[in-house]
Amino acid sequence: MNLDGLRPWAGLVGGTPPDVVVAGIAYDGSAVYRKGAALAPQRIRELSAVMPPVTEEGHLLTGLHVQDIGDLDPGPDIESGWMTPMQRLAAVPAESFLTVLGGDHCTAISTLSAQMRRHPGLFVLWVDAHPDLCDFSRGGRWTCGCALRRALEASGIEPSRIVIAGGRDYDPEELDFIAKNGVLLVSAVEIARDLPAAAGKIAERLARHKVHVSFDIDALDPAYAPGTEIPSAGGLSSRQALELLRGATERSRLVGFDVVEVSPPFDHGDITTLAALKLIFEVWGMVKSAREAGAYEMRGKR
Ligand SMILES: [Mn+2]
Repeated sequence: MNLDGLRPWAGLVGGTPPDVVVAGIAYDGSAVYRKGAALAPQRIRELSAVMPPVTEEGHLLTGLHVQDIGDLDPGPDIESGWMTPMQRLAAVPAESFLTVLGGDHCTAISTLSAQMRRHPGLFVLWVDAHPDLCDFSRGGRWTCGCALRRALEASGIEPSRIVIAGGRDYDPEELDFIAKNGVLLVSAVEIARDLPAAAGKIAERLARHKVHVSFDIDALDPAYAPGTEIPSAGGLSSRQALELLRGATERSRLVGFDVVEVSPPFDHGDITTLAALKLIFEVWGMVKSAREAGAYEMRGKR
């Protein structure tokens, strides 16, 4: 792809204070099926140059100050290394919208722990084909099937503040944990049958709370996102994912987004990386619109 003359992040980098802070965690040591997600932050950054600073509904992102702080290194093992990226992310001012580029889903252990420090009482929308709630999976407790379970323990986020959307592959142990701990699970089939109702159900749970979205690209159907560690049939279209994100978060305050499990070596023509970028830019559009509406409301009240 010829990117001559184009600037990363649609040319939005610069300006203070930053409205958006981007960081990468180029780690895939917890991927037990096939590795490759460590290459995602670099590829996402490169291709961010092709994105226009405009949302799909024509809202300009110009004026959004983006700061990219580069990659944060947890070392070879997330179990011993998750604190290092966490501390850097936790130091990002709370007013900046955090955007993290994984890495496998265990990078969310660092991301969610940092977000909980920046925003106590945080709710999480975990968009994923898998709940990642195993206590032990594929030979370890820090493998990708345990990502959310370890993230809950590390961050202190209560399970009842988690919504899982897009689920379709489960271990019996995970369904047990979901039922016992008050996690809301909205499956891919529920979304496919009635998207507005599914989004409304999630919006109700998240209403009036600060929300971080952790988006495993395998929530999308492999037709839309083939470049991932574990493709799972029966997933969301990119269109459904965008509609779901918009509807599910419209009554909450978005404070962060991480996109994980993009695996460039298994991608075809970069469509998975470009799907991840579309999600990022549309979420930024939602954040910008909400801020402008909030600022307008505050001006109105004066
Ligand atoms: Mn996952």
